[in-house]
Amino acid sequence: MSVELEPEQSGLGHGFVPFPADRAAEYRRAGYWLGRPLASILDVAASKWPQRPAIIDTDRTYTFAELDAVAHRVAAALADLGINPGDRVLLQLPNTTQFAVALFGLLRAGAVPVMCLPGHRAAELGHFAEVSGAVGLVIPDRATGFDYRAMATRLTQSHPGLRHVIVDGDPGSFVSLSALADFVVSPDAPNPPRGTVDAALPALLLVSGGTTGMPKLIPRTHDDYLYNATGCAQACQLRADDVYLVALPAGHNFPLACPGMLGAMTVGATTVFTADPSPESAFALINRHGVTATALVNALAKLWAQACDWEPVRPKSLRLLQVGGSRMAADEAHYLRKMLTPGLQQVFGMAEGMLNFTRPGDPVQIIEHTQGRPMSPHDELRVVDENGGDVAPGDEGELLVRGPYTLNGYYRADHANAESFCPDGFFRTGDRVRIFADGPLAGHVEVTGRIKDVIHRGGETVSASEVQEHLLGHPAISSVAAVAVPDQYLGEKICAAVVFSGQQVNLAELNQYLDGRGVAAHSRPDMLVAMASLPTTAVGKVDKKRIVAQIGAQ
Ligand code: OOB
Repeated sequence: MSVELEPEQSGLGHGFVPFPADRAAEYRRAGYWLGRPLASILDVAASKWPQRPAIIDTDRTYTFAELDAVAHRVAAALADLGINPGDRVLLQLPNTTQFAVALFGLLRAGAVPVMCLPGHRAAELGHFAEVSGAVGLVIPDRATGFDYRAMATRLTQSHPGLRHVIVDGDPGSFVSLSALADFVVSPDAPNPPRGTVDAALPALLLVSGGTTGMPKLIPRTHDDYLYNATGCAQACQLRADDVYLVALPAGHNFPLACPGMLGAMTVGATTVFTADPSPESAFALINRHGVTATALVNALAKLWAQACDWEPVRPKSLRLLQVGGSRMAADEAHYLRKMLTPGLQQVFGMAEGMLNFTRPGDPVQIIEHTQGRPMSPHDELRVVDENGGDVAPGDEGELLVRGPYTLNGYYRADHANAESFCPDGFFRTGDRVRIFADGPLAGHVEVTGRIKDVIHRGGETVSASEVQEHLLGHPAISSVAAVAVPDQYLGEKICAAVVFSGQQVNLAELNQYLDGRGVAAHSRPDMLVAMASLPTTAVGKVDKKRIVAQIGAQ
C-alpha cells in the first residue's frame, strides 16, 4: 500500500540528511565541490567535444552534442508531462544508450532518478516507490525474457503515486521514451530548470548493496557525485581517448560513477554499453570498439579470465580492469593480471560513498594484496573494535568512514540511521578491514570480511570469509559460500555451499584437507551442499540470503 504524504513531507529535502555546514564549507574550499548540477557533466562535454562519440550500443551512437540535444528534448517533454523539479522517478533500464538518454533527461528536468537495477522486481520497486514517494517509473518493454510493462501495471495499482510510466520500446498504454526524445521544444517554452538546482540536495538516489532486508536509498548530492565521478576519473588516469565499457548494470554506482560512464564523460571519453557481459559477446565488443577500461564484479572477472582459455579472441585493448564488490584473494588477483591485463585495479567501494583504489603503476604487491587506498585526500577512515574504540595501527576492526562524497544518512530511514551513523557523522560500513601501518603496503586497506558475516558455532565466532578462503584453496572447488544454518546443539553450524569445478569431493575429504591446512576444528564445515552455481544479487555478487533460503527449502 502506498501512503500519501502531506505536501511538506513529500518534498525532496524531507528525510534527507545534509552534510554539516562546517564540512561542506571545507569541501568547497578544497575545490572538490563546485556548486554545479550533476548534469553539467554533459553541458561541459557537449561544448568541449561536441563531435566525439559519447555513448554507443549495438543500435546507436550519440555524439556529445547529440546526447545533449536529446536530453534537452526529453527534459522538456518530462516537464510537459507534469514531472516537476525534485520529483523522484524510478529509473530501471538495461545497459543501452537509452539509459543515458533517460538519466540525463531526468536530471535536466530537475527530477531525481532512483537508480534501480534491471534485476529488481515488484517487491523492491514497490519499496523504492514507497520510501522515495516516486511519481514515475522508466522501464524497458521486455528484457531478458521479463515483461516490465506487466510489472508496471501491477505496481501502479498498488502505488497510485506512480502516475507516469515511460517505456523504452513498445509502450502499450504507457508513454513512449522515444516519443519524449522526439519532443518538439517550442522556442518560447520555459527552458527546463537546468542550472537552477541546489547542488547540496540529492541529484539521484542509489540503492544499497546490503544483503539483509530491503535495499536502502542513498542520497547522492550534485556536489558529492560530481566530485565522485571527476575524482575517480583522475585516480584512474582516464583520458579522452579511453573507451569505457558498461558491463555491470548501468545504474550501479561502480559502472555509473567510479569512474564509470559519468567519469568517462568528464574527460571526453566514449562509453560503450552491453547488456550481455558473457565473455564471448564482451570480448568481441572490446575488440570492435577498442575498449580500454571496464568494471567487473569478482565472479564475472574470473569467468572472463577462464574464458581466455577457450575464446578465439581475447580482450587485447584493455588497460584498466577494475574489479570490486567482494573480497578478492591475492592468487585470484594474480590470475586476473596474467590472463586479462596487468592493468588490474582492485576497487573497494560502496554505494554509500567511500572508494578505495589501487592505482595504475602501483607495485604488483599492492595491486595483488590490497584493496587500495582512499580516492580523496579528505576521506577519513577509522578502524574500531566492538566498543567503538580505535584499534592499534595495522589491527583489524570495523571500518568507519566520513568524507566529501560519503552519505550522512540513508534517505527517509531514521531508524537505520540511528544504527549506521556515529554522532560525529562517521558511517559504520559493517566491513571488517585492516589498514597496513608500515612496510610497502602502508596506508592500504585490506578487507577481511563483513562484521556480521560470522557463524556463531558453539561458543566460537567463525568468520565466513576465512572458511571460504580455505575452501577455495581446494583444487576441486571453483566457488564457495559459507553460511550459518540453525542447529539444535551448536546454535549455528557451518554450511559450505560449493560449486565444484569437476569431480566432487565429500565432506570428510574436505575436512581432511582443511585439517591438513591447520584449520581449527570449529572452523570446518558441518554440512556440504553442492550447487550448480551460487545465486547472485542484482549486480552479480553472491547472495547468501538466497543460499540460506534454498538450503532451508531443501
Ligand atoms: C560496491 O558497492 P555496493 O554498495 O554494491 O556494495 C558495497 C559493499 C561493501 O560495503 C563491501 O562489503 C563490499 O560491497 N565490497 C567489497 C569490495 N568492494 C565492495 N568487499 C571486499 N573487497 C572489495 N574490493 O560493491 C562497489 C561500489 C563502487 C565501486 C566498487 C564496488
